[in-house]
Amino acid sequence: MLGKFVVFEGGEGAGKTTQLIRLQEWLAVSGWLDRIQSAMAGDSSPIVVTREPGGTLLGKGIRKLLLDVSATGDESIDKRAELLLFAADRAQHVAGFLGPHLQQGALVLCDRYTDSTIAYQGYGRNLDLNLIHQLDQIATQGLESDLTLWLDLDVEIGLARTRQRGQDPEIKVDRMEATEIAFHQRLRQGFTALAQQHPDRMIRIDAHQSESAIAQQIQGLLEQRLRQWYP
Ligand code: Z5A
Repeated sequence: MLGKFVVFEGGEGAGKTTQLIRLQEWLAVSGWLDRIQSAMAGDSSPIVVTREPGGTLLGKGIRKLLLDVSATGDESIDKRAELLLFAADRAQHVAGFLGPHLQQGALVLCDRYTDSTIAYQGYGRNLDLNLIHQLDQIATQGLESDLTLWLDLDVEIGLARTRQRGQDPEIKVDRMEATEIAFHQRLRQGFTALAQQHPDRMIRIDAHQSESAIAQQIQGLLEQRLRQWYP
């Protein structure tokens, strides 16, 4: 692919969304936009921001089914059904959004991708890791991130942050955030294992730091990678 694919990963309340927005803002004033644009095949936007689940129209419907407690009424979602819904969201996202933008040469910033499935459905829900891998191959058609920034945070602190946010009546605590603490600890183990297995692609960021300290670290890492990608 001509473009580059940067993913933010982590547990609940780790600060992915906050940092993704800060990175986007920094990129807009950093001078990199023009360099990326001049390396592109088309004239579409050089920086694209998206997320999983929910990066396409179909994905938005799937996201509602997956996260909104009220979407399925009293019926709890079976963990295999949940896995397949995340895979369906990803297949549509890769085919209809990520692939086309990367082919044009955009820098794509994505909130969550395949490592979330390994961590949440594999380590969290104890589904077979090989099965998840096979399903991901179908959904992604082999598309991997060029860089994954894993915001690693103590589980209790992350959940406290999301609970704090939950006090805002406009924002509801979703189905997964309401899951028990042992689940969140297992998925943190999952991210730890993934970072050990993929040291070139996946970088751990200590998310206990202040927002601005994390933002600065991420900008430094991106600056390095961008120099390699756009020499
Ligand atoms: N999921 C899955 O199971 N399998 C999959 O394959 C995929 C996803 C792709 C998506 O939910 C859910 O789907 C997710 C995994 C599952 N499970 N849950 N829940 P989502 O997209 O709605 O939510 P999320 O990805 O978990 O994001 P989040 O909980 O909103 O967290 P965040 O984006 O990492 O954090 P934030 O919104 O940037 O910050 C949270 C709060 O902390 C906020 O009030 C900030 O102001 C504050 N904050 C941020 N940084 C700091 C620092 N450094 N210090 C202090 N406070 C901070």
